[in-house]
Amino acid sequence: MDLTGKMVTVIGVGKTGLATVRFLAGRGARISLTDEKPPDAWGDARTVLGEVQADLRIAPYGAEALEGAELVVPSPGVSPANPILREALRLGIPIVSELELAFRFLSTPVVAITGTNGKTTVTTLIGELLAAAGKRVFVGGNIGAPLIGYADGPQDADWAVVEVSSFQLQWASTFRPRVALLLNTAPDHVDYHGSFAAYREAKERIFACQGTGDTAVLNADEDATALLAGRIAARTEFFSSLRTVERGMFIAGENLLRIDPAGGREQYPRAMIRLPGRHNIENVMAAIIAARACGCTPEQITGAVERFRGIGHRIEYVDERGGVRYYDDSKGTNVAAVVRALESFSAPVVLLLGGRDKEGDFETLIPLLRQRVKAMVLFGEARGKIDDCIGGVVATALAATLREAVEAAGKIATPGDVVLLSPGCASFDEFSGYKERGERFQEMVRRLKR
Ligand code: UMA
Repeated sequence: MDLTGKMVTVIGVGKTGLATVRFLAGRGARISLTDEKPPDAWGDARTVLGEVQADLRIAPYGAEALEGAELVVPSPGVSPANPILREALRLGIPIVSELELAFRFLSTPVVAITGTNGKTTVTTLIGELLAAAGKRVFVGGNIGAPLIGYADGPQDADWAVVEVSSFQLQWASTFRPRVALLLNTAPDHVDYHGSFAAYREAKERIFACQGTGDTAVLNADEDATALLAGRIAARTEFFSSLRTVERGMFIAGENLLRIDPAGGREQYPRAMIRLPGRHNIENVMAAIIAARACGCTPEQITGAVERFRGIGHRIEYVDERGGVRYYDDSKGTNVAAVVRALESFSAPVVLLLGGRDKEGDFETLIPLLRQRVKAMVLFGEARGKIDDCIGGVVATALAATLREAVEAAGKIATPGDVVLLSPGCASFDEFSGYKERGERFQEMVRRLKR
């Protein structure tokens, strides 16, 4: 792909948009940049743009931004229903995601991880497994550093381990990871994609361009997977926490067993996993299959899994207050993540649920609420909707803000209980993102009286 002199419209001045502008500038493209926010609200982005040497035009947010455009690169947060994208489609201007554009210039083999939940844990773990085996790795994508930034540099890693979101896969057409993982799919981002089917379809695109020499890692416990496996050209391996599989990994008593594509067997002790919950066993199995496909040995893998303590805001233990243990699962921004978090505890849970609704199907929580939850505190913008769906299934309190919710939970919980922030919602009604929400929650907990 030659970008020299090409007119490219970039939508969004977040991390992705800025990294894309830099990349395009380096390849002599002409750039038309637009954002729904007016330029005087672009903050630091303006400083970054000031340093870019390019034929760069700031365009109004609308069809005018497409003037002369030969290619459009939308940021991940720009939904396919966006009027500028619809107009680009109508005019027949090609649209590529930053992931797709980066891939076209990439010489490093890619391990790509997608799924509704667990992506960040598995991406981080695969990065650590490969590093423990002495490989040079770039870890990025949806987890933080856009792939296009790596593609723009010396590309000196042995592997690029990339978390990919459905948003990034949406406009991918040749993206071909050497190893691709689809961890799970549960309803999420329906507001963005328009339907669950469209969301799932975007996720499945991770396998679309793979060939026979590639590896596809699939969750055998999901019904849709069997159908999908028949359509994948890559060598497939499955993981399951519920049953045995013919090719891939499953739980065998105190061990995890892997049957490789040639029928060989290898065992790993379950006790090497320090993270709580069945979903983390699944995450580890998926990561092991990927690491084996990248040439790591079982010994290197076992040591690195033992050292892995997980990442922040994923069912993260915060502290104990008056015999009550507090956990931060601020990254649990959809209902499926709340299910997984609740399944990780046997002690009675006081659950903090709320924030900004993403059309979550809260009714699906009812059986688990009855089994494991002593009380729930519904907070934030979505509290009324959640209360209408599931209020009263267990003792329910309402709070306007997270702070009030933490205080209420502190009064309800008694020694031996767990207070769990697993909000099942986005954080944007009160915070800039799940990280800030989690950090603030941890501060509030630490300020509670011992
Ligand atoms: N914007 C528009 N029009 C729109 C939407 C956004 O102009 O319709 C503008 C905004 O005003 C803003 C910019 O676009 O200035 C933001 O773009 P963005 O929302 O795509 O965010 P980036 O900063 O580019 O970050 C993106 C990912 N964000 C999203 O997918 C929403 C980050 O994932 C990712 O880390 C980063 O690229 C690097 O790859 C975040 C995320 O929430 C963590 N991801 C979702 C998730 O994990 O569930 C998919």
